[in-house]
Amino acid sequence: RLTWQSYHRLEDIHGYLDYMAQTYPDLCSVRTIGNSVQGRPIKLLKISNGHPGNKAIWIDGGIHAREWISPATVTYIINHIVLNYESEPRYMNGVDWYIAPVLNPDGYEYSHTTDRLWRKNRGRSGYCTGTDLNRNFGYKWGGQGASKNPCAETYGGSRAFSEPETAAIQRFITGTRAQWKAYISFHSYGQYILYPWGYNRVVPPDHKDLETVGRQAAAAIRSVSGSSYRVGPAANTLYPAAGGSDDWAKGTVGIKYAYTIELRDNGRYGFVLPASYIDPSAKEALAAVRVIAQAVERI
Ligand code: 0X9
Ligand code: ZN
Repeated sequence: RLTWQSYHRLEDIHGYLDYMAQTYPDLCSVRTIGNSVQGRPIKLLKISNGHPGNKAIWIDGGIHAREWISPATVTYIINHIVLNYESEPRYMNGVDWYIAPVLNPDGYEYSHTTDRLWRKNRGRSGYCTGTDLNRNFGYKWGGQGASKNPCAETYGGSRAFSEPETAAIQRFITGTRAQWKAYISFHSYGQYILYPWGYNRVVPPDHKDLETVGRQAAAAIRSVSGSSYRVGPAANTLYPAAGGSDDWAKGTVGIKYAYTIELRDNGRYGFVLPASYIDPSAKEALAAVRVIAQAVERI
């Protein structure tokens, strides 16, 4: 079993997913959607009551290795959805949840064993190691904010989906017959609710819908904890960066509500957020997820 009082290693997180599938077999199932560069499994938990009309929501964490609050928050959300399933409103259990807490398992382990501030995956490219998985997705790949230098922190890879970790997500999402309505990537830090586009300072035609739901999510967060999250299109609000998962989810797959949520904090601890913040941070993230699930029910 996991706790949310400390950060956990990959093995424990994966053990927890298996435990949930064993303990709640009518609701939960585990899938390995692919393997990392170093051969670690990329695991996903599906939570579903099996009703055929369900909408599908994707949640991921751990694209960036050092952002430990992200996998911790995502497992908290899993735990909440499963343990409170019966008492939740229909907007929560009319959903097929596809939740992958650690999309970059090699990087995550490396950040535990060797370099706490590692960001990329662990693929070799010449003299340097690692591709930024959030520059490796196939919508407007290679544009602004992505580097061609394999030694850079934002190296986008040799081509779109060159990395097994991003290719696994692409294969799974495009190959699963589901009514995808929302795609939520959890990152840290800075406290932002970002939506496309990230590749450039332009917005999609339905940007008002994303802004409205984003603001509702930020308001929900404020009411649970008092924290403030800024809302806006990624390139305008943070910086332009092409090849992100959110842009691909919306631009290529056509998933309406695509968000990147940058969790706590505001820079005091940054990536090295003490574990005592997991609980409050995860509670606010859950409030945001609820708002997005309610928006999904309406479309
Ligand atoms: O740069 C990123 O990948 C994200 N910020 S982080 O500090 N966690 O690295 C922001 C991504 C926002 N979305 C896009 N630019 N598409
Ligand atoms: Zn990140």
